[in-house]
Amino acid sequence: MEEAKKTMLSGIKPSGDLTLGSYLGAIKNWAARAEEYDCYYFMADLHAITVRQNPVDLRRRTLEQLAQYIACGLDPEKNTLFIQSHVHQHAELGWVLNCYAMFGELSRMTQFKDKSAKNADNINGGLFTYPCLMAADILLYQPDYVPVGDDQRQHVELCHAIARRFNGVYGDVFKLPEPYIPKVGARIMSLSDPTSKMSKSEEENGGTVLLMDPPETIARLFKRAVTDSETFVHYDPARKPGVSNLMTIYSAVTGKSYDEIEAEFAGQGYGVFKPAVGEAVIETLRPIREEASRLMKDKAYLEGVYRAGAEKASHIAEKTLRKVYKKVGFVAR
Ligand code: ATP
Ligand code: LTN
Repeated sequence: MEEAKKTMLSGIKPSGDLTLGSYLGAIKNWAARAEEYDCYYFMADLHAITVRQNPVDLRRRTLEQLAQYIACGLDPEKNTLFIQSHVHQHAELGWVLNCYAMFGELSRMTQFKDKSAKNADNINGGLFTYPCLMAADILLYQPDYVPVGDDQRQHVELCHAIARRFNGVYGDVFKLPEPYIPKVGARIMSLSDPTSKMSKSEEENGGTVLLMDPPETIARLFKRAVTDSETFVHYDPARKPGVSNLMTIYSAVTGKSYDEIEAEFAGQGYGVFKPAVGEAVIETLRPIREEASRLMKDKAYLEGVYRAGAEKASHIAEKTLRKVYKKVGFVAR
């Protein structure tokens, strides 16, 4: 008998433009797996509003993000691509799971602590209970793997804890998913501050490379990347965080090992190394940027993709939600 395909699922908030970090940490892994897995990827617009968004920008960015997913290699024929708010089951299961997550657990989430420090005037309930909605996103589809960057590991672990607690009360309702985190590229650091994560909400500081940045911008960002006062290319994240981060980026885009990179640049200073990394990134992102710009002009095509995606996702999600409602004791409609 043919074995059932395993399932993968992930999402990204359209809270800013996609970055080289989100590409190397997450999307690159998604695109490589479409043949082996049944794949669901979405634009997490419900999550985006935990931080205040301009409505016009949010709408535009959600569609741009879809165009960029496709341009990164996610074929809509082989992957289910949808907008989170179009599949109402996410918000509904999110509420239920709120009742199975503990205040103490939610208080320990690093992302909550970081975001509340950065948005002190808007520490809202959604920001706090965000991992419950994320757990719902995941558990609705019973995935085997959740491909994310290292910063999301804690949320996937909490999803596990919530699912285990729920299963403990009601029997085996949810499958426990595993995070799927790449060996190289799981945590790309800012080019201007290699001790903090490259992030789309902090692009102004010159440390973030956007997927849609033109080649001149990328070249400039890499030339200015912060390194150290030594002059040799060597991998040592504790002592040489800047150079090590550039090596990680170079390794992730070229497939070369750290040893190979050290050998390639032996005897050459950062003046040669930094532009070479920039060039490799430019060539990786060029086809993505061109294809995404082309797709953005075809709104009818994008609409067809997200409508079909929501229809398929909703069908699967409803099955899980119905089961959950029955287990907790809601009267059937
Ligand atoms: P924000 O700044 O709005 O919180 P972000 O830039 O951190 O956003 P997310 O939308 O949170 O990006 O992340 C999208 C996906 O990319 C997640 O799976 C996340 O783990 C991964 N990711 C984000 N930034 C990086 C990074 N610097 N290195 C590796 N992976 C990353
Ligand atoms: N929390 C993630 C985005 C996200 C997600 C998900 C990732 C929302 N729902 C479900 C994987 C699975 C983030 O902030 N990057």
